[in-house]
Amino acid sequence: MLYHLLVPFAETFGAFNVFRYITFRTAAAALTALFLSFLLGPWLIRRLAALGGQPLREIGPDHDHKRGTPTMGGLLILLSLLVSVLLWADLGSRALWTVLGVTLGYGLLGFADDYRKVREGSSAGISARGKLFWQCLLALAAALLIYTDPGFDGELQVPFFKEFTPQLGLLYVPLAVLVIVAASNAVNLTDGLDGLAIGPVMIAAGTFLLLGYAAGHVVIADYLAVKSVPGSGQLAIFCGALIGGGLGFLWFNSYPAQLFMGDVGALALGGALGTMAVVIRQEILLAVIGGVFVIETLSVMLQVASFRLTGKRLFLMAPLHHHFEKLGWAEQKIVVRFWIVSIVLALAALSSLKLR
Ligand code: 57M
Repeated sequence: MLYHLLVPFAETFGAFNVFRYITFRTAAAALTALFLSFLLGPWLIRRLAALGGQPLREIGPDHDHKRGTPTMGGLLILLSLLVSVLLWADLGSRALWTVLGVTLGYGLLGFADDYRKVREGSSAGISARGKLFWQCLLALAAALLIYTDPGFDGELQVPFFKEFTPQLGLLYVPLAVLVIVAASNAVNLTDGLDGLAIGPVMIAAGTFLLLGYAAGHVVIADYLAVKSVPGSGQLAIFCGALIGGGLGFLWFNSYPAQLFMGDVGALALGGALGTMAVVIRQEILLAVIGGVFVIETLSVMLQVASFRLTGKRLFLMAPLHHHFEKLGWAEQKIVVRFWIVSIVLALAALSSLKLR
């Protein structure tokens, strides 16, 4: 909003020129979201605690000490993210609204799930089928919004292969839906230890901040041979705000957590990463950037398949973070090591742009 309000006066007040720059507005968005999440955090924790804490699953690792921890802390991230984006982004960007729409839509779905769990005191919530239906519907809306964009180009970008860009055509739509829904559920599965999900989400957002800025900058996109997607520079501001809000949330979610993000956070943040990937056409690179989420999801799929086929478990418990818990690793050690793997994967993804 400030972009629309103040840039027209840049002729008169030269200092207002700074509002033209995405770099400045991205930093400002991060600081605004961080400030807002610090401001609202304590109040929100009190309100969520009064609502009722996290119901725990019957089986599972020794998490009893976590019973009653307030959940739905994702509201803190989404609120500070939304205010900050509305304040600092160029609201004429279709790319931005597509990502924002999925993020808020998935957040609403997650809120409904969390609220039901907290009110009923059970970890059941909305049925898995019901959640999947709404996730697919919202993802389909986003995919069609992108596909019908006049500037849409259906070529698939494959890491390390500059010349190999198969034309997807209408196949882009089911691929985009799969990427968005999978990313959302993968982050949801990963959110099982204090700080475990928000760390890799912020690292992935930092990577998409750079990729979105590049895709929105014709010269840089050409230099890096990535798809030029008009308006995706505003995703850098979205990512800045997401990182700012995420840091504020982490202040309270770090071990021992005073607050869990809930499905309202996990589904929304995963949906945001998935939608950013399909908007700037880095669907495959997302699997590298979000590698921790992929590994966690694969561990569950392998565990269930192995148990069904052989009656034996591959891991002491899935997702993988519980396997390390069962091995006796301290919770914080697991979390920081998953962050380190995330950083390595993000750097590998960025370097793949030059290694082709
Ligand atoms: C999402 N939710 C956490 C919190 C968070 C098919 C099966 C793999 C599904 C999976 C599942 O249901 N996962 C749901 C993970 C839960 O966290 C809440 O959920 C929100 C995210 N959606 O924001 O509100 C618990 O995680 C802990 N937690 C923290 N700190 C945090 O910052 O300590 C969360 C955030 C919280 C808290 O204890 O209550 C969760 O784990 O449920 N199921 C599982 O993940 C279960 N795995 C399992 O059953 N494995 C089986 C088969 C099915 C693969 C096996 O290995 O044989 C594990 N999770 C639990 N108990 N709680 C193990 C059993």
